[in-house]
Amino acid sequence: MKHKLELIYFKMRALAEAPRLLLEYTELEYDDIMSWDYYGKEWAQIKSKVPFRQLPMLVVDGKHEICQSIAILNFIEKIAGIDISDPIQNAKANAVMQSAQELFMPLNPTINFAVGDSFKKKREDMMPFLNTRFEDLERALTENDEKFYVDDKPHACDFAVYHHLDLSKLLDTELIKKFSRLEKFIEDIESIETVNSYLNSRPKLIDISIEPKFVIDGVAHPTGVKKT
Ligand SMILES: N[C@@H](CCC(=O)N[C@@H](CS)C(=O)NCC(=O)O)C(=O)O
Repeated sequence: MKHKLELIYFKMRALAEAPRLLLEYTELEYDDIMSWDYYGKEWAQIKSKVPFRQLPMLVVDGKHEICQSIAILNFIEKIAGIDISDPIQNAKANAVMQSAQELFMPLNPTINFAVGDSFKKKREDMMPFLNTRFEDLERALTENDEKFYVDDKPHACDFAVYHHLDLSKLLDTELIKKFSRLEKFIEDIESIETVNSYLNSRPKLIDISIEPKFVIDGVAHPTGVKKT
């Protein structure tokens, strides 16, 4: 059954990114909609009405509101028919996904919003955690001896990991170079045609650490939850 899918989010590259990458990979049609365009109101006016008061949210068939990025990823995986049937494999994939998700804070807000000395301090403070978590993610991939975290095709957990590794390059270009298996993983994800074409056309994040902006259709907007 084909579903109508609407992904609601803001002007930032954060928790909607893995769902977008998975939607692109699975070639499911979806509309990518800014919260103010979807609701016709500013976020501050609508937040309290949104289940769990945060985005991203996937609206299915115009009526089912699915919040929480991991729930969204699991749902997309299921409707695309690439969910993992083996319970052990599935549990391990979930562990990878949650471990990637824990990188969200403070990596994503720092890249999208922090500036000047605050950016530098946040970058320095998070380095030990990024190093140990990247070590763990590298080990998981080396030990399973597969192309991706589950098998030779990517699943939801792979895109959750990819998003955070990719974002880390905007924080510090050198960090990822210490992890050759993760670099190969990034290369494998980026060489998937549908994913590659999305990566080349998605809004760019510019002026990171100075005055971060999201470039949509050639226009640079300040990152954030407000219509500009
Ligand atoms: N656990 C949630 C976290 C969602 C979240 O932190 N959303 C942020 C943007 S990345 C948000 O809605 N910020 C606006 C607000 O909290 O008012 C998820 O995984 O989806």
